[in-house]
Amino acid sequence: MATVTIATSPFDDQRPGTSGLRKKVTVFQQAHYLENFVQSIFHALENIQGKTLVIGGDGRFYNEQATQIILKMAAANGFAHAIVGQNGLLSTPAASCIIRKYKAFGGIILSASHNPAGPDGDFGIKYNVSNGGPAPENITDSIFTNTKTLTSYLIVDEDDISLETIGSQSLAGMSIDIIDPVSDYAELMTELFDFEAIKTLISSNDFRMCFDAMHAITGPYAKEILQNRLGAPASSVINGEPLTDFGNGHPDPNLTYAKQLVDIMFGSNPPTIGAASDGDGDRNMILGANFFVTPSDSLAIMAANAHLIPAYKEGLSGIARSMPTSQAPDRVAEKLGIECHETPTGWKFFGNLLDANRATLCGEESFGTGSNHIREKDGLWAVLFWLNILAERQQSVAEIVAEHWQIYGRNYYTRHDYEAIPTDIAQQLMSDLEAKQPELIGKIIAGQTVSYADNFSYTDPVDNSISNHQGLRIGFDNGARIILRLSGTGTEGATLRVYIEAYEDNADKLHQETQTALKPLILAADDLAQITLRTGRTEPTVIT
Ligand code: G16
Repeated sequence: MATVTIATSPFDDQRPGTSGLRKKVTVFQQAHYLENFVQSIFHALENIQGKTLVIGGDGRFYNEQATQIILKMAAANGFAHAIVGQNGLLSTPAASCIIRKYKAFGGIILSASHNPAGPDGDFGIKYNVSNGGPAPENITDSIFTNTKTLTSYLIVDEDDISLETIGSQSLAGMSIDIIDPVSDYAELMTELFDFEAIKTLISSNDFRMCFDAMHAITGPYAKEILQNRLGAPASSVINGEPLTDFGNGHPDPNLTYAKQLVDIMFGSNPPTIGAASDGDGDRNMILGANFFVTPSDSLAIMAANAHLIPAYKEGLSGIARSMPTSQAPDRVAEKLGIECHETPTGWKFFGNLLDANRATLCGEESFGTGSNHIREKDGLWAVLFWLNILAERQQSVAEIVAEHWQIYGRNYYTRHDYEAIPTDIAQQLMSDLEAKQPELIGKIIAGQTVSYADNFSYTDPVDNSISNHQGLRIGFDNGARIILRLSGTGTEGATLRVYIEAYEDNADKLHQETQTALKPLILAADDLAQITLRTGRTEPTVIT
């Protein structure tokens, strides 16, 4: 075969973030940039000779070109077999499903998730291991180390293959299967949920739903599952055509960016349930008629109702949530008498817990929920979970949430994001706050006593690996928390995330407006970290 060794020199900015390497498309288009990172991934893996690699992405600009390059490098580096979604497409959950189903060695997922796409937008790449989940930190660290010393990479000098044609092809001795990106995933969903019950719900006269695919990867998945298999009408999926620039939108399913859906759900005569997913299909937002379900509450409610779902009716082994996610799921875990884990931000931290059956459901405040069915968070799965709950309980989304608060109390929760602030200012703000933390303990702030203040550190209970510096926490004796961390997924300057939470179990105070209920803590966070003063921002870029 025509393998060639190409001389290259290292780039100094290829450290994987919360979820792989995310940069501007123009950065990835530099000569050797993508190739260096891919070779660094392959060097970080052991015994790849003769193995199977899954490749797919969210369809954003540069997805196809990158897929062709990676295939040629996989062939040159000794993979025997590649499984590729048609046209290079695979949602992140589908990629995880396929890695597991076909027992692949691993997979490369091309996505910058919810970040905008197009020639001036973002691109991203990450490696998933054989359990279908994002590579753990020891691998991402090793990839980064490799990027710093790389002097050459291997690639085969062959023509591009046809990504369009479903079936088998060969590239310099490596066999390639181009597969339908949707069918394996759709099959898995039918095994988890009561499709008959959901079908009956969807066909009932007073039921309507609206799923916003935001012109990203989930359009074809939603059409196959919601329309073809569950009988929802065509009008139930909006923005269902995937576009390489996501229609110039920002496919982040939250109240700011999924504006069209929000307007529908808070407009006149809204559907029964609204939902959106993100660029690569792993996030979800759930809305009821005139009602927003906070992601942390969504996880708690899913856990509390899991016994209604066929796949989880035998019970949950545990729940895991990322540290900044509200503590609402903890209350459910306590009632169910199951383990509850608090991990750093990043889905990769759930992998060990799921593999060891220490958690069945996982979730994050950043609109991600998932289970042990795969090793990624899963947008459409969450929508089906909610549909299955609605089918069983025959109540509205708002009624289900209100009953949940009645039983468990409410964790008021909000996240304020300050995007694209100068990195040096953001880092200084964080280090100054960290330095101040010891003296905060015991102080009364916003009328409540600080019981701890630290930089979160996590010891994985399965392999005992330690992850330090995972976010500044200021915790109060009544359970309230102020948390600050810098995002690991942005591509412009720094994004400061401020997470605020307060618990309320007074039945008369369960239905306040969130920002109002949290106002004293929001003001305290600004005061402690001097956000306005240091950034000049008088309000956050995004509030979720
Ligand atoms: C990724 C990770 C999530 C994380 C989110 C936000 O999601 O997989 O675990 O919560 O980023 O991370 P950060 O706060 O560091 O920006 P996605 O959907 O972007 O792949």
